[in-house]
Amino acid sequence: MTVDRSTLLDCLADWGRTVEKFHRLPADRQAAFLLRQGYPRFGDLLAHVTGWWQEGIHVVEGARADAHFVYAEPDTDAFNARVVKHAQGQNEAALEAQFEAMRVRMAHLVEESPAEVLAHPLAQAWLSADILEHYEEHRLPATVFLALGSNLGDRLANLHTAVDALAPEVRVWAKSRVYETPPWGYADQPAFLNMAVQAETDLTPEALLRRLKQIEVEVGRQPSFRYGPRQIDLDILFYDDLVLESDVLTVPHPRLHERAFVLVPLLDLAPEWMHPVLGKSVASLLTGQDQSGIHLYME
Ligand code: A4P
Ligand code: MG
Repeated sequence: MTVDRSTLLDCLADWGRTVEKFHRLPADRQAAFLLRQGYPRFGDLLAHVTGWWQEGIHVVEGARADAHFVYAEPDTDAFNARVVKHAQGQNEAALEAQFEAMRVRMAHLVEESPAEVLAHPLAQAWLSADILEHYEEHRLPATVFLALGSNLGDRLANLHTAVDALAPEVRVWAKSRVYETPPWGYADQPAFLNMAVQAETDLTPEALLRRLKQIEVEVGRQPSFRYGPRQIDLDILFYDDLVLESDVLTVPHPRLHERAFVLVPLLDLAPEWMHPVLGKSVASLLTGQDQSGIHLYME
């Protein structure tokens, strides 16, 4: 695989977003992430990434200075020991400043380097092996919000079965209460039960959609018509603050801001969450919506 300039820049920008995302997580999710990654503190992760970038700068600059630059991969234990030493005794704010400075420097270097420098076999070997893979390995899972609806069969059991089926790929960390809601879009059908969940996942948006469609079938969804009755409907509301529009998937969900049956459960979970396109919080999207007929069904 060849690492081109834009892939590398995307990856660097994502690292910056990862840090922002980390700070937005509740404390227990931060702790769970660090534990999974084997870092005692967030500063250790920052130091590690910064250390890798420093090596990358040596490689890219070395490739520019001397086509015969030999990059000897430092032995990993020695490298890690250096990183730990570097992180010790520094407070996290200082490490974060350093991380940010390094991110800017690396991005600048990528922008400024002649294409042949980045294409140099040494630079390519290092970039693809270390920066990109390292990034994949330490990427924070996405925070997602899903809407669930059912108006056929045992509605409550359908919701619960679907929530339980999400694991292990989709790890639910908060559930809204369950609301009974009058049918929207096509009135001549039974009332819905609606709820929302907040979860984290390593699945891409498209893979997440495929998984949700599978669960709909597992729970027993029969083909119906648009806005028609169903055993279960699973929609992706938000995927981090991603904005995406493809043939199969639109994120944020294109109609979420018009639907009290989605916004009321979402309000239980994340009143302050910002809609990345409309620039409004969930709470303010709900203001002025018709909420008549919606009532709490179960705590
Ligand atoms: N799709 C695109 N974006 C998304 C997304 N963010 N999440 C595509 C999920 N799917 C998304 O969905 C049709 C296709 O939309 C998917 O295959 C996917 O490629 P579907 O669930 O198969 O079809 P649908 O549900 O009949 O159509 P649609 O437009 O998704 O309907 P809604 O919006 O889900 O509405 N009233 C109440 N009170 N409560 C309800 O839950 N639900 C509906 C269904 C109607 N009225 C309701 C409720
Ligand atoms: Mg749907």
